[in-house]
Amino acid sequence: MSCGYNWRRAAADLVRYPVSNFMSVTQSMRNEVDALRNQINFHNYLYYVLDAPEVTDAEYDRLLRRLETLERQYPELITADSPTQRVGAAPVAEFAKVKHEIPMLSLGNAFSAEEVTQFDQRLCARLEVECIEYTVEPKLDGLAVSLLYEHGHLQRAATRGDGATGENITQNIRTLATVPLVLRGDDIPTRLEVRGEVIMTKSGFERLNREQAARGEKTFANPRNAAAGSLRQLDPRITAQRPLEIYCYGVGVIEGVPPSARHRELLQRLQSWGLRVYAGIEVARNIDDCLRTYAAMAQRRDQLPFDIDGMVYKVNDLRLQQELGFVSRAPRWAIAHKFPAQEEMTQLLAIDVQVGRTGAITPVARLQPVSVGGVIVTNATLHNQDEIERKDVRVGDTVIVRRAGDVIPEVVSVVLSRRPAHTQAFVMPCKCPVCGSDVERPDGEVVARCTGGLYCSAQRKEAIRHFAMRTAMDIEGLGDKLIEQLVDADMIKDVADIYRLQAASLAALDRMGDKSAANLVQALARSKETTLARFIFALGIRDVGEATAQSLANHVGDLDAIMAADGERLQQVPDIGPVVADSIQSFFRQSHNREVIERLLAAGVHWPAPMVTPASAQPLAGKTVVLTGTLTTMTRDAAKARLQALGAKVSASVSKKTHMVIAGAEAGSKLDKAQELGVRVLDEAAFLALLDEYAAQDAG
Ligand code: JCF
Repeated sequence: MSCGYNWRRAAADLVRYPVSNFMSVTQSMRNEVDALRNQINFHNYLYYVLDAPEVTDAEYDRLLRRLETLERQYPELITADSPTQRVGAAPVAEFAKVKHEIPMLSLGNAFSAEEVTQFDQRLCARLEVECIEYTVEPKLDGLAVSLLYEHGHLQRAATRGDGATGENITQNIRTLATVPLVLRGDDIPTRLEVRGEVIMTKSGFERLNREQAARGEKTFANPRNAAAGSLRQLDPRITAQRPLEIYCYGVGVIEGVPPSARHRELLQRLQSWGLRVYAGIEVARNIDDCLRTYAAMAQRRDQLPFDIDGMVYKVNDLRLQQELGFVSRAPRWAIAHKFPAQEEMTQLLAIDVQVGRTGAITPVARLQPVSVGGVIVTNATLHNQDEIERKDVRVGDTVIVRRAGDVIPEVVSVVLSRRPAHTQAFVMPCKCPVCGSDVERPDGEVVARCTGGLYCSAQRKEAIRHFAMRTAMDIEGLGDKLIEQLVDADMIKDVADIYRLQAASLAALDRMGDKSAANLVQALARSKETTLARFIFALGIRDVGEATAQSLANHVGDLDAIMAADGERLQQVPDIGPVVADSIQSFFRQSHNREVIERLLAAGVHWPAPMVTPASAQPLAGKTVVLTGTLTTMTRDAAKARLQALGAKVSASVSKKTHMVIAGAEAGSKLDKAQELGVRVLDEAAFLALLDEYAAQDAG
């Protein structure tokens, strides 16, 4: 996107030549302050609304700091709309009431495709048309708010309340960076009341809860509650610290601009005025298209950065909307098609503990089986002792369990009002339930660990399971049940022992025959040919996941060098900090681990010698790559590390100089921009294929 004016250059000039000799100081200061505000607002718009930043955080910060300095020197230049003036209002004793000029209605609900079809048929009959075009958007799980702009200035913000009257939360809403204090453009309405949903992203929610727990303060059961609690703070300084965001979805009052013909156009205009609108709102030709989008989103909803509880369908033609009007408390022209709930209530029957690969002891809730979003849940994680205490979870309680996609179901909270008499707080066992070794919890850590190491059969089993994983040594046929038997029968003590397994002894095991034994022996032989990165990952070093292992392999090169590397050398590897470096060093310091590695190599595990690749020979050396959207197979950090290992520079914004864009799910405006500029775009599958291709080149 081009903006006509080179802000970056202007910003640099402003910093270099702060005062002009030709104007009175005050006038030149005024001009500079105005220019800074324009630039900051413009960059906010690029960043928050268009998701296409053009400057680095550092450059942005410099602009903001410069403005702050000038405003401190010349307080008379401060205006209420200045980007520096988002926080600062004093706490209030209570929120004032606000009467909505146009009631804020809720939405009718549909819980099945059938109900949705009936809705469409009802409207078609009423309008006497064959079929209706709809907009389709995710229904965000947050809080509805109303923002009133007069002549482009944010005058007031209110909660929905009961729809007729809400609460004045202007000072809190002003602290949201995604809410513009002034609208952009010349064609703005004289009065605009825009409606939207204030949400907390899942990652923001998790971070907030971690911080709250670390401070010993109240944590929240889910992002929605966290958003509600944060928005209804009487002290705006607290709201300012909470990761709240807004997405706008409609208008109430709108005056002083020509009417729009379609809802989708109206949303586009909101966006052009600087209001944040969800980028993925689609237009569906008919109700069947709506249902298809719903089905696709039902598959992907866990990959969205925020919680949604359904899809909203709205009649796109605003004349038809007007004709349809309202029923009691909801518009006739819209409906919320709900997803199955991800949270259900059930009974907690018992709390067991599980021992993981690194000895971490995880308490697990045994539950009265309950169907959550169509899947029966009988176990849920309770994470650790602190979490159990924080949520005050006790055997016998009625609890809320949550399951989202592939993630392990968890106990979210307790329904205290249903707690039976005589429950007892949970205490972590002080001996490992599997091997009897002491359980220790180092100061400052949340995780309790069994100290038995590989003496503990639970840890051995997990270590072997990890070693055999598809993404590690990829030993097909070495599954959980088999590992269980092999360890229990003392046939394997560590991962090196598995290469000594013989078909005859395998065939004698439960549920194994000659055929599967022979297959496993073959799979074992095949797995010996691997890569250094897989091997390092397979060792199961604490804190060393796939991406870190890959990074180590790429940057340090060979195993001996990795084993010998000191903390300083390790921390030169991208993404490795002091904690991970420590884990790596302490792993290789243990003679037992060195011995296992020797035996693995002696058994014939091998990988291609690393190619000594000077940085200039890295396939993406000097190329700029942009990551956008959500990847399903790795985190963004992992993807970034892989790209950097190939020499790429990973950048936040798309320009003509961008070599390629990796677009995950929900890629927004960066993807549009890449397509507009003709930049090469890879989807996730193509990206993975490319990584494999480079890995193969590297190996060959
Ligand atoms: O995302 C939402 N929660 C959401 C709520 C989206 C919408 O388009 C809405 C809404 C509530 C009322 N539209 C109306 C009319």
